[in-house]
Parts: sequence; structure tokens; C-alpha cells
Amino acid sequence: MIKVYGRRNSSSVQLVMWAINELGLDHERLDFGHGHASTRTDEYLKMNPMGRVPVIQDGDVCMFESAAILRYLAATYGTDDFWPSDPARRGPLDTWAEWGKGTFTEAVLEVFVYGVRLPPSTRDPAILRNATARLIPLAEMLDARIAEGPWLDGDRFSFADIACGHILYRYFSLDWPRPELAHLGRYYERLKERPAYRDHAMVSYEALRGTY
Ligand SMILES: N[C@@H](CCC(=O)N[C@@H](CS)C(=O)NCC(=O)O)C(=O)O
Repeated sequence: MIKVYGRRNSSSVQLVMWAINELGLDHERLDFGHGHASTRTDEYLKMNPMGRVPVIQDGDVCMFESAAILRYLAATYGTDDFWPSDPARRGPLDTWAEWGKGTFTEAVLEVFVYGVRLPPSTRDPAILRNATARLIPLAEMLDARIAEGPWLDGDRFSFADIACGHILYRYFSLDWPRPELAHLGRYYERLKERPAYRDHAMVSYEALRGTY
């Protein structure tokens, strides 16, 4: 049984929960982090000295950093489609996983912080203009990359789709001047057909409004 420490409305927790459910793993999630149990106790800080969510415990394995957790789960429990054993196939996919969880997600989160976390009185439109200028070219890159599809590894759904796709709920549900990108739109529609995505990545962020 895998234990996940982290609140459902954290995008990093969503990445891990989507992976666990996509892989059909036995698990229990405990509400920790903003508005829930504290991540600042000695006990929690022993698991993650950053005091952030998520953390997982799987037997003797205790880990933080959602992208590392995704790779651990994929390598331990994934099929060869989900986590290719051939480095020549996995490496280029991992490039997109790294880019998706790092560069792309960080840019989406700038728009998220502006539109959701900041109280309206502190929203400077220049923040949104800068965030949009950063995000649009990245979204265009993902649109071009997924044009062949249906998944980042062609017909095979993999860990890289989770790293890139987990943040698309926020990308598509936030109110911002989103460009019309047909391939990316269709990719999101395909993700929404996956029950584990609907249940664990499409999670309301209403409780986070104005909490910065
Ligand atoms: N790079 C880390 C980021 C962890 C992180 O910043 N988590 C946020 C939520 S997405 C957090 O812990 N926020 C404070 C809290 O919930 O108490 C990861 O991917 O796991």
C-alpha cells in the first residue's frame, strides 16, 4: 500500500495521484499541506525537509519531488509502454517529461498565481502580460510536439503524458488570453477521456482563491 501525503488541490499531488491511479496501485492519500495537516512538524520534515507536498511512502521507500516520484512509480510498476526500458526510446520522452513538469508547468503556474492565488486588489496586469508572453510560445511547442499524437510516444500513453498533461486542466480552465491551438486542444480532450485524469487531475482550485 502506497501512502501519499498531500492535498488534492496541489498540482504536484495531482501528478502523483494520476500516475498511481493510471497504474492501478493500491494507495491511501492523507490530507497534508495548505489548509490541512502541517508539513512543518519534525515528523513531516524528516520525510521532506522542504516541508512541501507530495511525499510518498512505499514500503521502505520514502520520497518527495513529484517528478522523481513519477519516475519511481513508472520504473517500479509501469509497463514497457509506460516506462520504456530502452534508454534510446525513454530519453527523448523524458526530455518532454522534464520540460512538462518544469518549464511548462512553471509558466502555467504564473498565470494560476495571478488569476487564482493573488487577491484581486494585488493583481497587477503587467504580471499577467509577462506570464502570458512566457506561456504562449511554450504552449505552441507542445501543440507542435503533440500534432502527430495521440500521445507523446505516438500510440503509447506514457509517464511523459502525465508530466505534461497534469497541468492542462489549469491551462484550459483558467481565465487568460489562451491562444487557439488545435492539436493541444485535442490532446486535452483525449486526456479527459481517461478516468484517472478526470478523478485526480481535474480538481477544483476554488479553495485556493486569494490565499497569497
Ligand atoms: N518541486 C516540488 C514542488 C512541491 C510544492 O511546491 N508543493 C506545493 C503544492 S503544489 C506545496 O507544498 N505548497 C505548500 C503547502 O501545500 O503547504 C514537487 O514537484 O513535488
